[in-house]
Amino acid sequence: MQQKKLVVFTGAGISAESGLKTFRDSDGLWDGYRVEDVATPMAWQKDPNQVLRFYNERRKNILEADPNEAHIGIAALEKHFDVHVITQNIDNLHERAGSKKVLHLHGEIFKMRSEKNESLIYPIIGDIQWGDLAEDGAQLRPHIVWFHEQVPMLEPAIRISMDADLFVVIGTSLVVYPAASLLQYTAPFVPVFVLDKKIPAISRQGPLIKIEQPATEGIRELERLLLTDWMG
Ligand code: BV8
Repeated sequence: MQQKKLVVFTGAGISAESGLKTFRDSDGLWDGYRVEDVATPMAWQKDPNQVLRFYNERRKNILEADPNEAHIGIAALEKHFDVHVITQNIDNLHERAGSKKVLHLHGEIFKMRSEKNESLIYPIIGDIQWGDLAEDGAQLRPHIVWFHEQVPMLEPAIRISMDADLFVVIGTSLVVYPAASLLQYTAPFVPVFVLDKKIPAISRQGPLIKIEQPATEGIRELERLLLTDWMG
């Protein structure tokens, strides 16, 4: 029997219990930096060393973090569903938990690219320093979508969302666009499950199932609902 397509859309909240800071809970500050000071092209032009320092620090934190029960639970659902993860997170915890299909809407911290040619992408686990150059001679930058930058993976993410039989939202405040608009591309009757420790405002015509718990606890309820009521 054809497996149902389960799309799981995640944000910073799913990695919170792995010890990684979220965007909103840290009062708009990331590890003591203002987002506008580090996650924008203007910041990169103005003070590239501060931007490189910010991502070098986050890369270290993420290397030391482990996937949590929520990441692991999503990977385990691949036994019963055709699971597609669409994440706003730049960490690799979904992959390390075993998820096979992961689309990073806002880039990946373990990749870097030429600041001149965005198709020259390289893996990295250490630091990027000013003066580290790509093969085209241009400075290397994090392979991450900053504010005010286009979201190149948006189209593929929309296509995946349009085909969802079930749509799950975990740990995102849904404030960043166009990422937050993905929900609107699912067919109106598709059931939407929201797992968050503080459920964000969502308006839906079809079934909307809310699980207001930390991700590592709520994942158990989500599994139960999906496997008993929604698998057939
Ligand atoms: C674009 C990579 C078009 C970087 C990110 C005004 C000025 C400037 C821009 C705009 C503006 N108004 C709108 C915009 C557009 C802007 C935007 O949406 N801004 C917002 C802030 C209003 N968007 C963009 O700029 C996008 N590009 O629009 O381009 C364009 C371009 C050029 C020319 C013309 C048009 C690009 C946005 C991508 C930015 N990059 N990330 C990095 O990570 O360093 S965004 C980043 O922040 C994340 O990727 C994510 O998307 C967002 C954070 O959101 P969340 O993941 O939801 O995290 P948050 O902390 O907010 O929420 C955590 C949730 O988890 C909460 O609900 C909480 O309750 C829950 N939670 C916490 N703990 C737990 C938990 N749940 C369960 N268990 C727990 N334990």
